[in-house]
Amino acid sequence: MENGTHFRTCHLCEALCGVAITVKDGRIDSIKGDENDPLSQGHICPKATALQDLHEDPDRLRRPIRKTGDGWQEISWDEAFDLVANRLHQVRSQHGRNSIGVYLGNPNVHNHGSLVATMPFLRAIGSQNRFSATSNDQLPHMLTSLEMFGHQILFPIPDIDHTDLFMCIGANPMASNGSLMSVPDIRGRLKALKQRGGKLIVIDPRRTETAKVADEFHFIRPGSDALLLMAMVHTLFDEDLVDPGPAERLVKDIDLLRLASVPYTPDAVSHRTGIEPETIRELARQLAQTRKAALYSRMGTSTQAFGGLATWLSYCLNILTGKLDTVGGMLFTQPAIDLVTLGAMSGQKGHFDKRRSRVRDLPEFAGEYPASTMADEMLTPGEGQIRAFVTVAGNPVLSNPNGRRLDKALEGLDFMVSVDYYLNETTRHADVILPPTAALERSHYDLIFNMFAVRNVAKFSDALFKPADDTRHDWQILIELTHRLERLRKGGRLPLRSELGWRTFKQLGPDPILDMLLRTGPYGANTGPARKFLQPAVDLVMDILPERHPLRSLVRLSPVNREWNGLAKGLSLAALRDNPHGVDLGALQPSLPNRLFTRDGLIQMAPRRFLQDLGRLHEALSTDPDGDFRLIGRRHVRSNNYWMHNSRRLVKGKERCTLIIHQQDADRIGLKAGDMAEVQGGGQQIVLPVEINEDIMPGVVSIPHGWGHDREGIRQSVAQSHAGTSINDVLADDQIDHLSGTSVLNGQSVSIKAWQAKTSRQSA
Ligand SMILES: Nc1nc2c(c(=O)[nH]1)N[C@H]1C(S)=C(S)[C@@H](COP(=O)(O)OP(=O)(O)OC[C@H]3O[C@@H](n4cnc5c(=O)[nH]c(N)nc54)[C@H](O)[C@@H]3O)O[C@H]1N2
Ligand SMILES: Nc1nc2c(c(=O)[nH]1)N[C@H]1C(S)=C(S)[C@@H](COP(=O)(O)OP(=O)(O)OC[C@H]3O[C@@H](n4cnc5c(=O)[nH]c(N)nc54)[C@H](O)[C@@H]3O)O[C@H]1N2
Ligand code: SF4
Ligand SMILES: [Mo]
Repeated sequence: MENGTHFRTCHLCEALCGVAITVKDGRIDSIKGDENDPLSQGHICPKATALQDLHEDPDRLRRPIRKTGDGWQEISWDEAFDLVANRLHQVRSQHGRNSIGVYLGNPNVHNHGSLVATMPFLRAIGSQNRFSATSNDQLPHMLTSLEMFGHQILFPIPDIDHTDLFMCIGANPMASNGSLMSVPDIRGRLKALKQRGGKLIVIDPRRTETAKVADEFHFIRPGSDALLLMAMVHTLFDEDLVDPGPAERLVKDIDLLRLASVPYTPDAVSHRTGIEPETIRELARQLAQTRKAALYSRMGTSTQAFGGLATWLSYCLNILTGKLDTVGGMLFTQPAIDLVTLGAMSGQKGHFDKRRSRVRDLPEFAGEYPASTMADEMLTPGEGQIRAFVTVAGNPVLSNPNGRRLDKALEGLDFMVSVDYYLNETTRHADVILPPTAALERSHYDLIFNMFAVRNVAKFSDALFKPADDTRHDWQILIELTHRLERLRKGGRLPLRSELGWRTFKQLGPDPILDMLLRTGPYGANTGPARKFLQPAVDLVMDILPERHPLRSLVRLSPVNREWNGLAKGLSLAALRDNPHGVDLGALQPSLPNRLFTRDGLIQMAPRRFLQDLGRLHEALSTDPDGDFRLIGRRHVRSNNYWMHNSRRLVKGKERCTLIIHQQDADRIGLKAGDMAEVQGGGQQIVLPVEINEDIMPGVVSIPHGWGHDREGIRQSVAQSHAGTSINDVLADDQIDHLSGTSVLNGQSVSIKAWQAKTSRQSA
């Protein structure tokens, strides 16, 4: 780019902050918040400056490398593509299509090029052994949305700017900047909530950064949220506080939910949750009696033993108290590229348990098996065993429970390829690494997180820098591999039509697709005066067509969709280019019943799968907690999952990879500040420094995720000198939420003791 200031969206976390990047003499001179960004209005966090560090990082790979007997060797793109396509094809021909496993990591969803290219790529691979970060993250939300609203990515988002009560359970947005709630400047928004007389309540096993700015805070025993939430449901019925408001005529099976909640009195759950019965009742009353209120739950409630139930109950509580689809409550978004409607149109509303994984008999969700069973599928011989593996933008050796076992499993593969720009804990096992261009060398449109933002916005930015010579974008890598794999599958040649199709795609890239989706979307082309004549005709056709006719979705996805009549029009890529700070499409609005995708058009309050899981919850009600510690995770604002520790600016300062333990527990087992503790869990152990305070619930300990860069053979010099240890080395991979298949990343039991050699630190 020429010198000057470039505006774009930071793609690192879900918050969608607008950044203003100034370039001088071809280099980044400064990165600031973009005051004119309609969503973030100037806010950024310390990670934004790492955009520069990532861009300039000498450790970042620029060319394909291949593992040889004596280290890594750079090879040409053509050689690399040939090698990878041939090896994958070979494995598939020899052992069948399921012998190739694929893992897609989190950064894919921040990259519209990858998203567009992934579908054809997965089709070309053709394997059922697909995995992603979803099952270590938001899977319970997807399952709940699918079961209750009929669509896997139709999430209710807190209307945080208009609410008077924000009840936050199992989330720490002050550190994470929000999840399934793209919310730049949460601090400012919470301050505004208080200024208008509103209230923040936090429920968490740790007095987090968010808890510290709350008006009310309650410790909760890890993994017991479903009990708490069920007791709140119980209270609502018991005290006659149920009033679904505008959703009243849309809810189905409320009585089943009432019946299910009968045994869960606040008194019965108090012992397990650690929350007083009267406090539980009061929480339910506050939610019911505050007109504009939102109950929001995230990672802490979804990645635990009852993740599915807890997430379902948190949605139910919002509905029972009339918060769903109301301003100041929980609202569905109306993004400019409406993947919800598009997905429904193309048969992608989602599915669950259509088939089961080979080794552990775990259910698929949307075509993926739980990531916690990846190693089983690699290590267990038999037909369908994974022998070749592809990772795209993921670091499962660190991000998946029982990382050491996965290390071992990856070592035993016949072939592995990683699309990634770092040689890290996972990609070190690859035979070939294909590095994409850096983020600032590609255009950006947030397809996913605009769907979850607290305001409807749209923004597009062209690449800031021209890609370095002889580099490839993620989408180019995936499409090239797809093309070659398809050719090999067809014996070397494709029919002319497909050949032309692939070539056109390679020529155009993903941006023209964005343009088309914007133009045909809710804020797309203006039909102008023609609308007057067109609309009655369309309405008539819609009246006549059967409910499930495919033409209906086509109309739904066109500018003549009546539901979209009131929206601003004229969005296209060109329009977004003319508005480099982004376009404000307005506050979230009620949208029911139109936005529902269930067969009967109703909200399913008591889906069978959830009811069936209640037996397990009931057992938990009567089981006494054991004496072990419960391990939970934590996030820090200067870190992002497993890949940002190579930025010196982000890792500097006090050691952050510590075990937080309550004073009382530390005294009991003889730990002092600065000591090293040995943590044992999942049959393994790690050693790390302790941090003692009273911000954590007694009986609970916390270790942040993201660390563990002390493994051999990685090339991330800064991260290696701030290695830390990996929490996932002491989390078992056979502990899952049995309803959804999500990994239990919070609440596993561990034992702690002082580590003997207190001077040196290492992984035990
Ligand atoms: N114990 C525990 N485990 C957890 C969590 C937890 O809280 N506790 N959190 C879970 C959650 S929420 C998530 S989302 C997962 C994340 O788990 P993963 O998705 O597996 O890990 P990331 O760190 O997001 O992956 C980053 C990888 O992508 C590469 N990368 C970055 N940008 C790009 C790009 O543009 N293109 C390509 N090709 N590669 C890129 C990086 O180099 C790095 O290798 O971890 C989960 N695991
Ligand atoms: N700085 C930073 N920001 C990030 C990320 C990051 O790694 N660093 N990762 C991004 C990603 S991929 C995601 S998915 C989001 C996640 O965003 P959040 O959902 O906000 O995730 P956390 O900050 O881990 O907050 C989870 C909270 O749950 C609590 N908790 C643990 N167990 C339980 C329990 O059993 N019950 C209850 N009620 N609470 C419990 C933890 O103490 C913690 O405070 O953050 C995103 N943003
Ligand atoms: S909160 Fe930080 S990392 Fe997240 S989008 Fe904003 S600037 Fe980027
Ligand atoms: Mo995540």
